[in-house]
Amino acid sequence: MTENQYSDLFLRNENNPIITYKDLPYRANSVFNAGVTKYNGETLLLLRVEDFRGHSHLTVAKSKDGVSNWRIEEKPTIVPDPLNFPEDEWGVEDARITYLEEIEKYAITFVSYSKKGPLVSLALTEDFKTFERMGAVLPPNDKDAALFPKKINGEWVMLHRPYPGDVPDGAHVHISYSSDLVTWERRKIILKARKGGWWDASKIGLNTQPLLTEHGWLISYHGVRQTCAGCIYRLGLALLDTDNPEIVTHRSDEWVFGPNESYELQGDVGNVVFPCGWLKKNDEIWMYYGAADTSMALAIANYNDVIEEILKYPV
Ligand code: BMA
Repeated sequence: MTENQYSDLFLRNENNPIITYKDLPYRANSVFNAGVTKYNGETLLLLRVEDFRGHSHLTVAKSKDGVSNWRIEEKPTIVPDPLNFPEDEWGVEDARITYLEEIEKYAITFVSYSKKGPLVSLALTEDFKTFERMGAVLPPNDKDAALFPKKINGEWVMLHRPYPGDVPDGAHVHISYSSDLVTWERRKIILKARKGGWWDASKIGLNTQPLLTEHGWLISYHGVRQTCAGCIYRLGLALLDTDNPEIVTHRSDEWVFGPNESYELQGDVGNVVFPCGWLKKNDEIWMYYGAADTSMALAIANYNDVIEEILKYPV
């Protein structure tokens, strides 16, 4: 841990923003909120790209060092398919990628923007070229979903953020279970938006896919604060029990990352940092985040520093 109490846990990459609309091989408005995984020894991002209708699709980008020389697909990779999946009406957004060791496939949870509101869709892939779309797996309104990489007590487990209107005091992180990845049941709130003056009082939702540590499942989540000048999206951490992720063992009091740089403060939606994935690389955590709903950026933390920080806050 660095001695400087004012230093940030996650340090921004000097090349930030690492991908902007100018790097895309085709015309688009913005590129942000990418899911991330390791694939064939490279870093693979599934970028959210917004077109000039305001609708989004998902496009693969790969890089050997995870920072530069991104090879971005010439055409969109996952496009909205409203003929077969009517829920894709207004686009697909915000992918989270989890490698499911047991079936040796990558699970992609993403938002389909349906006429009835956003919902969670699921697709499986082995190669990021062909995709087995499982369709909508949760009803609207629901988003911010990611799977755990392995079954827990014999079931697949997903975190997500329903906002059906029956949650009068905010939007919270929920957990659901499935035996076949299609039908999800026994939904339960595990992490609640706080109240009043807290930074995460208005709404919260999962950000990055669960990362198994020796202290439990590490997750990051966004906390939204509504101010008279608009919303601020910041990031907090939590640890969930390894064998029963319904149990939140730790939750950071303070946000660990928030909008500060010009590319985070200004853009289509200013004051937003929004990671949809992170990678553990040796003794570091590489967090890829959308900045101001406009570009992609990277921030890196020392793994032990992150663990040390979150362990300060037992629930
Ligand atoms: C959330 C999501 C994100 C977006 C953020 C800020 O509700 O829809 O895709 O980055 O708002 O606009």
